[in-house]
Order: sequence, then structure tokens, then C-alpha cells
Amino acid sequence: MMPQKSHDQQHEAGTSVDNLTDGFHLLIDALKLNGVKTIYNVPGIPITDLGRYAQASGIRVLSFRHEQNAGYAASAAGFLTKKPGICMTVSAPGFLNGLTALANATTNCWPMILISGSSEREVVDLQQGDYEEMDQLAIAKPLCKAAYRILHAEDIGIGVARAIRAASSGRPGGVYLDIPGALLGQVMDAVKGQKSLVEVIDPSPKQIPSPDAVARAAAILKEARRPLIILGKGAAYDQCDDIIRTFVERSGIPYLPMSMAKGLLPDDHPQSAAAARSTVLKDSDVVIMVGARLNWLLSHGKGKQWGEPHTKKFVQIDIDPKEMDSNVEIAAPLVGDIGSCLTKLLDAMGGDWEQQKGWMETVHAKTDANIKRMDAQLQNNSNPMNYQAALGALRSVISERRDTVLVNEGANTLDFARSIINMFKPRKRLDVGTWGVMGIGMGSAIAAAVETGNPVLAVEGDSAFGFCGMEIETICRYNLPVCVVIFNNNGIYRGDDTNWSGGSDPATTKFVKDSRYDKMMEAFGGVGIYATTPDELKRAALEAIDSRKPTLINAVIDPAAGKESGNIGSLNPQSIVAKARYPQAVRN
Ligand code: ADP
Ligand code: TZD
Ligand code: MG
Repeated sequence: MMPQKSHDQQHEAGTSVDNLTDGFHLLIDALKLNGVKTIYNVPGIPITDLGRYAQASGIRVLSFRHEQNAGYAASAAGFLTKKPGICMTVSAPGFLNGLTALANATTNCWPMILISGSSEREVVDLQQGDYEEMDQLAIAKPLCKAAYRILHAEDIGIGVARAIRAASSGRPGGVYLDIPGALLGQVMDAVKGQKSLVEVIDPSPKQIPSPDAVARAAAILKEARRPLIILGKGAAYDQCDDIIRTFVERSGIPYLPMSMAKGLLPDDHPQSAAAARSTVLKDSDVVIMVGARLNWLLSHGKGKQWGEPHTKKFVQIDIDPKEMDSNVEIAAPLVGDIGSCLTKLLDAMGGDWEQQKGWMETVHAKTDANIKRMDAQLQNNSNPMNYQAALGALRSVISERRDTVLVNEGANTLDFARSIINMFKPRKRLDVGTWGVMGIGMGSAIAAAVETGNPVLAVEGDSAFGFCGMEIETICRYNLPVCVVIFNNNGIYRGDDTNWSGGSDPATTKFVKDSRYDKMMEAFGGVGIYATTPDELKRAALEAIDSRKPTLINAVIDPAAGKESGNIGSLNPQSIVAKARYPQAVRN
């Protein structure tokens, strides 16, 4: 508080401020010194001017309609660029709105920094009821990788450096940086201030695996007869695309890409086992995990899906040693960054790759049959469209415009799109991630457009879109090349559920029938399209991508086409009592 007073006094006395700097400028200079080019923000006390000054200083500041979406944008930027994405919010409610995205970034192992203004420490700590009062640091701590507060202008350089290091190094994650409003107004000598800034050298240092660990993994691979590689989003994040491709191709091993690892190698690569997933999970004898966790998305590495009982061995490459043995025994833990681990492993293997004769042929036989079956399903002209018909159209759009970033959320809209739409380049797919969270769509789309400059196709369930839909105004305001396609089936999972009480309220999973989301886009000056056939959908999406005009296509989908919870209906709790009372509860 003191320095602010002296600044005011100096100003009043007409003293020159040329030799002074303040918290606002030190924070902006610290971010710029560390290469921050974009801030995803919602203005308000005490950070409104911070956003203005940042914009004035040449940083691109994108203002959102809700902090959660700004946060998802920052986290997606972190994944795409391998540098922490920055989200800026006001105190208490704005901070809490951003916190979901920060926790999601941490869960996804993506680097992000949430910078929130906070109110007067003295008042907060005595709980005297300040404007938007909240002990934000304490609340953020358990939900992110690290949380810091800066109290003095001369500590801004160190505070920002710690936030960047914590977010980027080792397993990346979300970091909270608490900025009491009073800090921004603090004044100090400009030269001293400049000297206090810290440029973070090597924020995510390479981590070289130990030679013993490499030898152990190589010994297991040399014995493998039916090996399988699983590529996860950690592999996509590491930006060592050439090494990954070399490892896969030189080894000749079939691989499965997790959803955001799709495109590290093109999905039509002859070694892709995506269409033979159940076969390779069940029958493989050695599994090499590359930046992927054995969590629920891989049924924890256990059970029927994995062909248990079995004698499978797991080799796991991960930057976080704690990840090893989290779900099953890891025979060869390889701790380090993906690029270094794969390079060392390639060296250790030399030309010694040998698989059981016929393993790859088995995989091919399965993939060929499954791909043929799926292709047939995509060629349909059902009216209204089902998921396969609509996604068949979008699959050819992505195939014809391979630089497009695909954003994808929903239940059926996600599960069908993940398997139907092939990706051809790394880091071109952003989706609901480890939590399966709805609402990432518009934030991810905005970040993808801003960070890559490429067009974006956001394929959204109508429910998923509802969590973030107001940001189409943001898309129009910044004139971003984003084409949103809403899979409008009138509801969550399906649009034909009934109210089991027989009453007049709609079913809990239903929305207004035949809503015209395309008209929302027109309200903001964007292009709105109503599409009922695959041809219309394809034409409109190509037009949007090529014109780079903000576009929203309302794709009419059969309300009866979806399944409860998409592919993960089995995760819904069930009870024999409930089933006896509600015969409707027995489905799928
Ligand atoms: P997916 O959902 O695609 O299966 P996960 O998010 O479960 O992927 O796993 C990503 C893993 O990648 C995490 O365990 C994380 O620690 C790891 N990881 C992240 N960055 C790196 C890196 N640069 N090098 C090695 N491992 C990394
Ligand atoms: N809230 C949040 C933040 N995340 C969630 N995952 C959910 C709620 C629960 N949920 C799902 O898991 S999918 C989904 C919800 C609400 C929406 C599915 O409906 P949709 O997609 O319209 O987006 P489909 O095509 O109709 O299945
Ligand atoms: Mg829906």
C-alpha cells in the first residue's frame, strides 16, 4: 500500500515518473521477457487496466465472455505450443470460473498459468468483507500443480519465473498466480525493476533416462513377439514428431493412438491398429506406453479387454516417475522426456527388432475388415442424418483440408467422431481430455485459431456447445477462422427421452426441439447454415474453411440415433431396485 501512496503524492507534486515503473508494467514486461504473446482474459476490477496495458504493449489480449472458456483456451494453447497458456481473471467469482479450467489443465498434464487479481490481503485475512473477497491462494492450491502469490513489485520477476517453471517442467500442469490489486499500483525505480525480471532459461529441461532403465526396456522388447505401442497426448505434447515416427516405423510395431495422439502418424498409416483395438489389446505380449496413462481410458490396463489372465509386460515411457505402477506392474519404467527415451531406446535396439511372423498380418486382417465395415456405414443417406452419415461428410472435409484443427466434444458426437474422422498431422485434434469435460469446445477452437493461424472445425454435441456457446460472439469479434458444427439431436445423448413421471415437463436430457443454433451465429454477424444432408454439410464446412469466415452449421441429427452416454454407458451406476421400479432404465 505504501508505495502506491508515494506514487500518488509524487504525481500530485508534479514529480516526473520517467524513472519509475509499477506492478502493471513489471508483470507485463516479465511475461513478454518470457515469450508470452497472448493472454486469454475477462476484464474487471482489479485487472481491467492490466489487460489494456498488455494490449498496448503488443501482447494479443483476447477477451472472453466467461472465464472458464478463457481458461480452456489458455490450456489448449499450452498443449499446442508447449509453453504455459495464460488466463487472466478478476477475483473470487472470476477466479473460481477460471479454476475449473486450471484443474482440467493439470489433469491433462498441460502447462497453464491462471493469473487472478485478488482483493486487499489485510481485509481478506481478517475476513472483513472486501469486494469479491476470497482466500484464492488457499482454494487454488489443492487443484493445481503449484500456487504462488506476489506481494511486492520487486518480486514480480521471480514470481512469474517460478510460475513458468512449475507449469512447464517435469509433468506439465496448471499454476495459480495470485496478484493482489495493490501490487499492480506499487511503484519502484525503473532500472531496479528491469533488473529484477527473470528470463527463464530452459523451462522444460530434457530428462535423459538412465542407461540401466534403457537396457531393461530393450531386453524386454527383444523378447517381444506380439508387441504394441500406445501413443498418448504426452507424446503429442513433446513435439518430437520425427523421433516418434522413426521409432514406430523402424520397429515395425503396430500402434494405437489415444485420441489426441491421432495424427502423430497419419491415421491411414499401415501400422495403425486403431481399427483392430480389441485384438491388439488382448493379444499383445509387450505393450510400450508412450506418454499415455493406464487410466480409465485404457480400462486401467486390466480385465477382459486386456485379455486377462495374461503374461503381458508393460514398458512405460513417462516424464513422471510416480506414474509407474499406478494401475499395473510396469516391467520396464523409462523415466524421461519422450524424445530422449525413444532416441536411447532406438540406439539400444540397433536393428534387433523381431516380431512373431504373422502378428502384423493378424492386425491387418482385422483392420481391413473393420475399415470396410465402417466405410459402408458412412455411405448412407438416412434422413434425418445419423452420426455416421454426418461424420462421413466431415471425415472427407478433414481429409481434403489436412491443416485444419479439429475440436471435438459431446458424447455420441465425440465417440463416433474420434473413430470416424482420420487425422493426418500432429496436434490437430483437441477434445474433452482425461476428464471427459463438456465445454472445452469454443475455448479450444479460439486458442487453436489464434495459436496456429489454421482454420478450425469444431464438431460439437448440442449439449456440449451449450456450456460455452456464448463465445461464438468472441469468435465473430476477433473474426477467427472457426467453423462450428452442432450435432443437433435435441438433447443429451438422444432427443427422444420421456419424462418418466408422465408429467408435462420435458425429460431431463431433452432440449427445445429443432432449435436453430445457426441463427445465433447470424446475430453476431457470422455465417449461419442449416444442414440436413451430408452433401450440404460437407459443402458448407469446406466453404467455411476456405473463406475463413466465422461460421456455425446446425446439422440436424436423428434424435433416436445416439446411445446413452455414447461408448461409456457401462460407467453409469445401476441398481436392481431402480431397474425394477423403472423398466425404462434397462437400455443399450
Ligand atoms: P492420453 O489421455 O492420451 O492417454 P495421458 O494424459 O493419460 O494421455 O498421459 C500423458 C502422459 O504423458 C502423462 O503421464 C505425462 O506425465 C506424460 N508426459 C507429458 N509430457 C511429457 C514429456 N515431455 N515427456 C514424457 N512424458 C510426458
Ligand atoms: N458436465 C460437464 C462439465 N462434463 C460432463 N462430461 C457432463 C456434464 C456430463 N455429460 C457427458 O459426459 S456428455 C454430455 C454431458 C452433459 C452431453 C452429451 O450430449 P451432446 O452429445 O449433445 O453434447 P450427443 O451427441 O447428444 O451424445
Ligand atoms: Mg446432443
